[in-house]
Amino acid sequence: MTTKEMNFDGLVGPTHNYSGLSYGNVASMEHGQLASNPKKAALQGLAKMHTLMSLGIEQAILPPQERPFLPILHSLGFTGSETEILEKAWKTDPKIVMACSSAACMWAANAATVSPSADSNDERVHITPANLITKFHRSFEASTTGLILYRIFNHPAYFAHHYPLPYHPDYADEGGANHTRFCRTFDQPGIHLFVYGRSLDNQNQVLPKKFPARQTDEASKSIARLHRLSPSRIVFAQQNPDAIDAGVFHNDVISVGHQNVFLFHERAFVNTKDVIHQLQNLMEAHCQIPMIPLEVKESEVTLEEAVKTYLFNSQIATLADQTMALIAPQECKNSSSVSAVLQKLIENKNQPIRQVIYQDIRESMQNGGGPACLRLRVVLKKREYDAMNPHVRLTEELYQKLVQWVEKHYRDQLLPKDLADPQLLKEGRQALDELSNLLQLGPIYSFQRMTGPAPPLPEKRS
Ligand code: SUG
Repeated sequence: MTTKEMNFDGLVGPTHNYSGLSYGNVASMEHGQLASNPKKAALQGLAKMHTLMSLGIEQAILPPQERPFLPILHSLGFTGSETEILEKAWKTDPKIVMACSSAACMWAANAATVSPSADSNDERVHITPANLITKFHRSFEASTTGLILYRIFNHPAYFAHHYPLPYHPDYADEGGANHTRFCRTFDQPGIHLFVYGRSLDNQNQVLPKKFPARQTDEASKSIARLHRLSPSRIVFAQQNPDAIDAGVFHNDVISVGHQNVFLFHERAFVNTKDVIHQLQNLMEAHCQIPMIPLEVKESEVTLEEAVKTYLFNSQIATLADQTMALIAPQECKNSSSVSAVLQKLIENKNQPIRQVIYQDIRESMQNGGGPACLRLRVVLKKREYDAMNPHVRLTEELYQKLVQWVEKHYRDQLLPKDLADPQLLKEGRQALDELSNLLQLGPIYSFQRMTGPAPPLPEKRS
């Protein structure tokens, strides 16, 4: 095996629910308080991973985090037995329990920013968990994410783990969802596009009027520095504020790049033409290959329809015969304007995408998460691949085991009011305890650390 791009998908957790927690994420706002089906959600996510695996793409798992997360309730001053803590927090404000119970870590594109060793001047893979401070319910994901990634990529000569950026709005970071790497082939150095919604040092910028801009320019620039990327190979671009106001809360809702292909909406960025020119120039100069820009016009698909269908949250995968496939959400099939664009795309023989595979991930879509939101891309050289924890890689055998595990532990229905049920907490812990053993990750959850063997402290980071 040479260098490969792997997809790490967040396995949907047992508390997957619709709490309407993400202001600015239209689907989350629309579906808040509906009944969810955690079992179906997890099986749909696994089926999507299986599709990718069947296409010959390396696929791996990121386990769900423990939810409800009692340490946050402790830190908010709730005391007593676990049942009492949940009860008191619910009585104080149900939104607190909802936030502590969110399964949002399933959207692994927000877990971290990862850059390949070929692009870094110390030739290591660099990993920075996203601080996710814009949304309270996601702001306590980073420490567990960091620990899980550390347990998976545990070799100091190959992997550099960084702490999340400072927990301050100036450094608000949402991870890989706002970062795209382009390249000729995965083993060669690439170029990077970092997309931000707001910047601190530009007084003249136009900001969204309605919804929050979740990523700052300063956060993106800090990640680029931390990861020791060459400044000459980076484009920093501002998201179109109108797109944010239409529900494009991350850049991966409005563009997707893969190798030298870039599928994007004409209203994705402030001055989209200029962004594309910059990328084209860098591709030619550093990757010796022309970029293939695939622009979708507003007259073809409106921003609103793009947000409804998540066309641009499709995944692009290179197959063994070097053609590409687009893995799109089922919702794209039901939209006449998006179907027409996809038809035109496939007929265009000047680009490598030859097929569209529709995937049903409706449970995730209803919370604003499409195929690309569910995955974190990690490019690994053979030596790095060999050094990672092999037990998180998806195989047919692991897939079957995970399906059984979901069938055994997950509920068919969950309403936000069920989240304070102490039985749900118990069920979740049993499930996650089993899972972390299955994936051989050691104790990664606080409930395991309290009862299990002491973790090796301090976890060494560089
Ligand atoms: O952060 N939804 C997630 C969806 C994240 C999608 N990720 C990417 N685009 N990469 C979010 O808004 C909804 C939770 C709720 O409402 O219950 C939620 O957190």
